[in-house]
Amino acid sequence: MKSIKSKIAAAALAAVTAACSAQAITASAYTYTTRTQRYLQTQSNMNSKVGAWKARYPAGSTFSTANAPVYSGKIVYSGFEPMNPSPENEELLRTQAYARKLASEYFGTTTFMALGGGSGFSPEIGDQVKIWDPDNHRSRWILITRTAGGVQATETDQFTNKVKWNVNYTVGNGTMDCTSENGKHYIVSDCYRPIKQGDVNGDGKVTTYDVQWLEGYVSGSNSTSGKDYNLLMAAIDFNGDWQITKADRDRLFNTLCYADGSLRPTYNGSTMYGNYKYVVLGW
Ligand SMILES: [Ca+2]
Ligand SMILES: [Ca+2]
Repeated sequence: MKSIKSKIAAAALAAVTAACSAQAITASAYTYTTRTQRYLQTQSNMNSKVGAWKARYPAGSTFSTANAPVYSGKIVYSGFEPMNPSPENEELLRTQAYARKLASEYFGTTTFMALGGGSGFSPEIGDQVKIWDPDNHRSRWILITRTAGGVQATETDQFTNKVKWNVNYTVGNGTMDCTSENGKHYIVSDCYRPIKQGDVNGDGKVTTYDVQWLEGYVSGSNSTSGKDYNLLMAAIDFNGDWQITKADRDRLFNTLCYADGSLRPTYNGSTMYGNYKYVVLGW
């Protein structure tokens, strides 16, 4: 506990004295990427990344972690609830390693939130999705590469590790049926996404519910108790002073809403508007 507190103090001091220079942010407990969510979540950006990936991992080639193991980064449950034990240094295998490697590269972070499956599931670009085969009681991980005009994923074969591209799915009520496998039925059991700056209630989306959560925090009715404090702070602290204040609430409000409280135009089906970032583990 002591070490966490001292890191937070150091981060706050660094932010004030060095006016958020890149070095000061690197020295803090957590840091942010400089790429925006808006940019990364566009289909055209993913398309160009897919082009580069296809050259590196051609369809039918074998994805091997023998020489370059993939390790789990920092993962929390929705609502910033810590995983216990944390899988932080766990070596990932097979389909999960492939999906994680690509997602980490795409978003520039190894910090993700496990949002679970269920009826509310709606895939987003770059999602790592765990799907369960109820016939054979097996799971595999896929990476979402397209959301509009039919959902597509890239994945490795769970038996041969061979890379597949443009695997087509139909998304249902917490399900994904693989049209590339004659409509084979799968249940969505989990979905990992990078942690978005502004998603302070930890539901994977940045909405006015997050503004409400911040208002509750500032007024003392919400607390960080039982949550991963550092990750939550990194998601909240828009102005980089490592404190949660009305200034952070105002920043989020102004990126989502006009002064009269009406929502700004949506972008790509989300309510994100500003220069949002992803939370990156910085030590
Ligand atoms: Ca949220
Ligand atoms: Ca702040």
